[in-house]
Amino acid sequence: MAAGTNPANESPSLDQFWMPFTANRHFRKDPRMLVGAEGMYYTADDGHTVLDGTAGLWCVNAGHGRREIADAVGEQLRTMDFGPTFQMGHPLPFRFAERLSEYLPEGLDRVFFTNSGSESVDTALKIARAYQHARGEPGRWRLIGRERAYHGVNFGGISVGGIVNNRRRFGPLVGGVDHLPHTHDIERNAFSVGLPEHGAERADELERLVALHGAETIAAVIVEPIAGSTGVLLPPKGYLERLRAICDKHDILLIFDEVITGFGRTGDNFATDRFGVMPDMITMAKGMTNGAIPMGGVAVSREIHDAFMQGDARGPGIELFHGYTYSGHPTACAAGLAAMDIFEREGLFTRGRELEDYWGQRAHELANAPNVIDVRNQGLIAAIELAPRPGGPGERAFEVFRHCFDQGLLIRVTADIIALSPPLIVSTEEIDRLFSILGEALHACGEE
Ligand code: PXG
Repeated sequence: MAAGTNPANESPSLDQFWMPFTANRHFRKDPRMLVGAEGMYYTADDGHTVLDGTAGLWCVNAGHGRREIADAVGEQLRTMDFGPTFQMGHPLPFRFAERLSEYLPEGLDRVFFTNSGSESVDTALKIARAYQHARGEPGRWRLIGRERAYHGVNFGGISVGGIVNNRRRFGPLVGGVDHLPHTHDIERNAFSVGLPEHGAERADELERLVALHGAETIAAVIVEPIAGSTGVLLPPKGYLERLRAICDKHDILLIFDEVITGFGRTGDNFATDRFGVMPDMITMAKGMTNGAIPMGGVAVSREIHDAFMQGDARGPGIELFHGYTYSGHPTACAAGLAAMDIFEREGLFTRGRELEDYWGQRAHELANAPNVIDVRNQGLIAAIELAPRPGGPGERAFEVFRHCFDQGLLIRVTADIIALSPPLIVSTEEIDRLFSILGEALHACGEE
């Protein structure tokens, strides 16, 4: 075969694509390939269907193969494939930002577009620092993240992030960063239904960091309302409120990274709405276009936005020296607008709340399966945490993942935690099927 050509119906070479966050050599020996997707199901290359228990990677909230999105994207590509947004405009990003403002909390409705969650996080961190400058507090440049946080893979994101493997080979990272403790506490909170009772006091660690560094050096705190990637770590009751109160007391910005919790995942538009705690910025991506076209964004409070819009507006003065070639890409905006139509029409922003009890009940029925040490749930999210195999952390969960895939179910595993986040169109029958396959897998992989 000629180099660089691969007829679609032939298996491609596995040598050239360097896969992200993957054991590449292992994968090449034992590949798992998906070739199609419709509704709640993927189709694997051997023809077997796989129930999507993870909405792709937390992004396909309205299910796969949505014609409306495909049509909107095709139409936009034919109308105008690309248009610059630097000192130029085209209607799509204005229209999409206006549309998003309908779903964002009031007053948090100025939107900067990016192409991914990672870019959204780094954008939000840069806006936080530049905002402190704009309001005359340039000494506020410290950024506070949290242990076990995932904020993408760019330098800002891994600096405020709290996952050692994502950080340790890439130093030195962004300076002036400190971390809050994570909120995961199985000893006190195992098998919580919904938000756990214990741990709100961990927010008080922010007071300790303020005492250590001085509030006048801190620009912003960033947290995921629910930490997804490190295994669904829920905020204890009262925790986010306390974080907000301490930020207010010291004039520190609070950023919610809602890359996975946005667009209905928690049973409301954003976790911000579900938990009733208002941040100063929200980062988003994933569900924003139903995963169909890469896109991200940062929603910014009017106060922050307006601080940049001071002074002489007659000249060409650029207010924020930041942006991407594809900020507000017309095709991505078209996909996003079509996705919002679907979410709205099918009630997907609130469906997670309607299904939460049923979903949670089914999840908690796995409490007695072999090696299960915790089950937790919120909205259409659940995690099953397994006791690691002695000497082989992560092995047990990976085995369950393999077993489920072969039996027709896609789950996500991180270390020994199984994370579940199906498309929000999931039916109760599909929920039953998901937990039935997973239960069988836990038993099959439970024997030593
Ligand atoms: N912030 C959060 C909270 C995320 O969950 C990102 C930022 C980065 O987004 P991008 O688009 O740059 O990947 C994420 C991404 C998983 C999983 O299995 C989660 C993510 C990505 C891949 C896998 O939990 N979250």
